[in-house]
Amino acid sequence: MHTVRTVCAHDCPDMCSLLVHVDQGRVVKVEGDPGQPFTAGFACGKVNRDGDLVHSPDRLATPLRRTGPKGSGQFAPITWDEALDTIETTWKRIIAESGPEAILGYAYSAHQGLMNRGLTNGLFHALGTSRLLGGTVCDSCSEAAWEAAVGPVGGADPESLDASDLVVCWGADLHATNVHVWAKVEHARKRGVKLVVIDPRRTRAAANADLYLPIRIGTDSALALGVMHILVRDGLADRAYLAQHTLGFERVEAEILPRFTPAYVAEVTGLAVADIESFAAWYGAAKRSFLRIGFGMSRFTHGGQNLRTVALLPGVTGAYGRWGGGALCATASAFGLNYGAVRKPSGPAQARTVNHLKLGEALLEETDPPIRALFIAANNPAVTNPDTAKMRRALAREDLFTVVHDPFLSTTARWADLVLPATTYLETEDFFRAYGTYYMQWANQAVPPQGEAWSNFRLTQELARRMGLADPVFRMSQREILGELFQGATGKLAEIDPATLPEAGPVSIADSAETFQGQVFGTPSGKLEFYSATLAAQGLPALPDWQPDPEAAKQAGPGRLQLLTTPGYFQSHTAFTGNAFLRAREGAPCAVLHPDDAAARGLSHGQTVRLSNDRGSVALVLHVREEVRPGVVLVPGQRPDEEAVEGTVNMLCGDGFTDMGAGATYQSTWLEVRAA
Ligand SMILES: Nc1nc2c(c(=O)[nH]1)N[C@H]1C(S)=C(S)[C@@H](COP(=O)(O)OP(=O)(O)OC[C@H]3O[C@@H](n4cnc5c(=O)[nH]c(N)nc54)[C@H](O)[C@@H]3O)O[C@H]1N2
Ligand SMILES: Nc1nc2c(c(=O)[nH]1)N[C@H]1C(S)=C(S)[C@@H](COP(=O)(O)OP(=O)(O)OC[C@H]3O[C@@H](n4cnc5c(=O)[nH]c(N)nc54)[C@H](O)[C@@H]3O)O[C@H]1N2
Ligand code: SF4
Ligand SMILES: [Mo]
Repeated sequence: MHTVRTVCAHDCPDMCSLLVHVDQGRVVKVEGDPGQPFTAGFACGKVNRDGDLVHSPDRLATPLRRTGPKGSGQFAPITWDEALDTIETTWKRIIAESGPEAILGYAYSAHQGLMNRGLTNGLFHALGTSRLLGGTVCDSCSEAAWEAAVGPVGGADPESLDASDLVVCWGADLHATNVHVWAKVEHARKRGVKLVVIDPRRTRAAANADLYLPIRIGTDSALALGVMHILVRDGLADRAYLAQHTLGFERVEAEILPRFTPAYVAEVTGLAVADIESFAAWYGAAKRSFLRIGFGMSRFTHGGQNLRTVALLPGVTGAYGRWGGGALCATASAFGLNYGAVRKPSGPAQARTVNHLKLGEALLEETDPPIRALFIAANNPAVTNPDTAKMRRALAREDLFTVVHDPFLSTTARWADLVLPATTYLETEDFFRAYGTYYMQWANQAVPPQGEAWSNFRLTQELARRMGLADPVFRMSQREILGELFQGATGKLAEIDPATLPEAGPVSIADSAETFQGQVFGTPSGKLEFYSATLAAQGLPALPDWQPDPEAAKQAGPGRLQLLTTPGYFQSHTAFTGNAFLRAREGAPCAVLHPDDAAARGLSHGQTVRLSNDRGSVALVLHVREEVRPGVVLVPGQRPDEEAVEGTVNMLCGDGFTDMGAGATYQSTWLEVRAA
């Protein structure tokens, strides 16, 4: 038995350092590494069981070639040589006939490693194929909104929570997606720090909060403006901070805030005036209020405006200037690594880009040239992309040569011509930087590849060789590439010798209480932008405001409910589908209704219901509880059809864009719910 120090590669802000106990090539235990101060010796309930994922009986053992109709899941085993020969000859033929843009290939986020994810994208960049504009199914709206207000910089360090005097968890379900921040919050509460939760779902944190605001979906900017209104009214705005570090607040104060009276905000958000007043009073009294902003509030038409407005709030009290205060949305922008060395080793400056959300549409409709070959690694768009019916119609195209690289026969893989067995992260080595903390870490390989699985990294390098790419990065080892990532580093990064990283364990680039000089703003003005000329230039409102979702006018109607889609506690998208224990812990895919909405439809807990709209219908088990307010139907997680009574939630969601960042609008979805 021996122990290997590695890093969790799942798509999660925490980026835990892990200790993996290995016996005769098998993972026998995964635990948190006590040597990582933030993730502090515990892994979440999903990853504790990643041994089961590595050794799952459902793992793909060999490459597969399709033998039945697309989507039928009928395959026969083939050798790696046969599979690679087929890919090489098909891609070369397509490039000769139609040019490289007739191919689209990518790796997405299920492996967060900078090499296993980055180099696969680098392969397609170098080939000059069509490129995926990634992140739009996830955080591109949040990122654009944060950048409009704060700039392309990180936010408050979650380790500063030790100094906070108020915690506001705004649209972030910490027990599901950020358990180590929750641990910090629990410590803070032992010191008497209050917790406010603002979420349309009564999450576990909400049920424990000192103040829970069950906000109506999509009305966050109204609440933030209402709080600003009260702060100004009550003389709680930090005028010195506003004058020195922000731009345009006087216009917000004159033109916007007068409308956002507590009474109006209560009407829009569905909250009680007294609760809005309490929240504003606590927020105004706090010096070091820590705001954790989740992506949930960004997932509809005006999502960007919501998140941007919330991100402006700590500027009004000056919390951005104090250690323990401010806001954390994501930290990834703070790491100025030389990503281009891996992601863009060579290739044309311009190539056709396809928004991830519109992948189905592009496969069906692009003509110049049509996309004839598709390569997908670490993504399951047949379940997780909106408008999955369109996505599946595209995957069903007989003339589309589809290769899927995955440790499991995912729903998407069922539509492939070739399926290639991938390693899980515990079978590879890589380098990571977090998106919810300021740590970086080298990850060792814990166990050898299972069956005939290849890592993304190995597959990419072999395909690059076969396609005749000469870039050195396709022949370097992971350790050699580490040096490339630090080329041209400045600031804290420049102090790090990359050669030491494989032995170094977790390395932080964060400030400390002593060195922190206030939130840095990376906007064009160098200030927190209440007025954004950048947004104005895009035809968006330059000042924060709230408007009803235009989709409501089209889709909402008598008896219709708005969709609330949230992360699963024991499932992260479909990444843990291969773990039977976690599937059972999460329970059968369900829809949750408020008792009033269930009663109005004559529905009862436990029965099967059908959720439907113009796009389609899915059948799920009904749960009736006061976890959501009336008017909302909650569907936790994105579960594959095989687990549900019928279908998957994204069959009901459209592929329209958010106002900022061209992101997904899953929650701009209204539905009927009736007995199945
Ligand atoms: N267990 C688990 N962990 C995960 C994931 C998972 O699926 N499961 N996914 C991973 C990935 S890929 C990502 S991007 C991150 C996602 O991280 P986030 O998107 O930040 O997810 P949450 O933090 O749970 O935030 C969603 C919360 O927002 C709430 N919400 C929805 N609409 C609104 C609204 O209009 N206003 C407000 N105030 N709140 C709203 C939801 O009820 C939910 O509680 O998590 C990662 N971690
Ligand atoms: N309705 C609705 N839909 C959503 C969301 C929502 O909130 N609501 N959230 C969206 C968000 S935030 C995201 S990020 C997306 C996530 O969407 P996906 O990226 O599709 O997420 P996963 O289900 O994790 O799929 C990843 C696939 O990668 C495979 N995989 C795991 N590790 C590796 C590896 O090392 N190599 C390879 N080649 N494959 C690997 C897994 O087995 C799985 O099949 O979903 C989005 N979809
Ligand atoms: S909390 Fe996140 S980073 Fe940590 S083990 Fe779980 S999924 Fe991985
Ligand atoms: Mo995501």
